[in-house]
Formats: sequence, structure tokens, C-alpha cells
Amino acid sequence: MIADAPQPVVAHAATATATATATATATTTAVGVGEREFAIAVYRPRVGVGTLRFSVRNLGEDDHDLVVRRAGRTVGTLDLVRPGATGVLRLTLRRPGRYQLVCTLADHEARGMHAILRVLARRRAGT
Ligand SMILES: [Cu+2]
Repeated sequence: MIADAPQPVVAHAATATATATATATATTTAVGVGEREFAIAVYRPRVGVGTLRFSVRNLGEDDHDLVVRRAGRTVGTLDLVRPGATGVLRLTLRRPGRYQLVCTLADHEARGMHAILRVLARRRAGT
């Protein structure tokens, strides 16, 4: 019985961690993005899994949009952002990995409007 004693303690610790993780997920990480002809800059290219708030500033002279993809699948879309304007996209990304940010207007992606966002497994609280 004594040998089993640590087990419930470990289980309890895991529960506590899960609770802390859930709290961390509730926080939102700001990700600044700048778009122009023809490039996308991600000012925070590495983030932890959780809720992200993309603040997408159109620094160019043409309209742009922003689509977030993972392994070729669209996981988030921000409609047209006018020149000089800022669009906001909230997205909860639970799977770590490489996400692609692209502009899908005309041939903008082919001309260079694509960037990579790395989502890491670790959670970030308060960033
Ligand atoms: Cu564009």
C-alpha cells in the first residue's frame, strides 16, 4: 500500500497542471503582422498553442487578406484589409506545428506574400 502511495499524489499533480494549463490557454497572445506588396512580416513568429490575436496592418497600397493554413488546410481567414487599415483575427490553435500565413488575393502569394508561424507545444501565459 505504501508503494502505491505516490501514485495518487502524481495523479493529483497532473490535475493541478491541467488546471493551470487551461488558465494559460485563456490568455491571448498578440501576433502583429505587417502586409505590403509583396511580403508578409510576422513580428512574433513563434508562439505557444492557445488563442492568438492577429493584428494585421496593411502597410501597402493595395488590398490584402490573410489566410492561415496548416498542412494545406485553411484554419482561419481574415477578409480584405484596406491600405492603412488594421484587421483583427482571433484564432485558437491547439496543434503545434508550422502554420502558413498567406495573402490569397490575385497572385500575391506567388509574388511573396507568405510567411511561417511556428506554434510550439508549450503554453505561454501572459505574453
Ligand atoms: Cu495581398
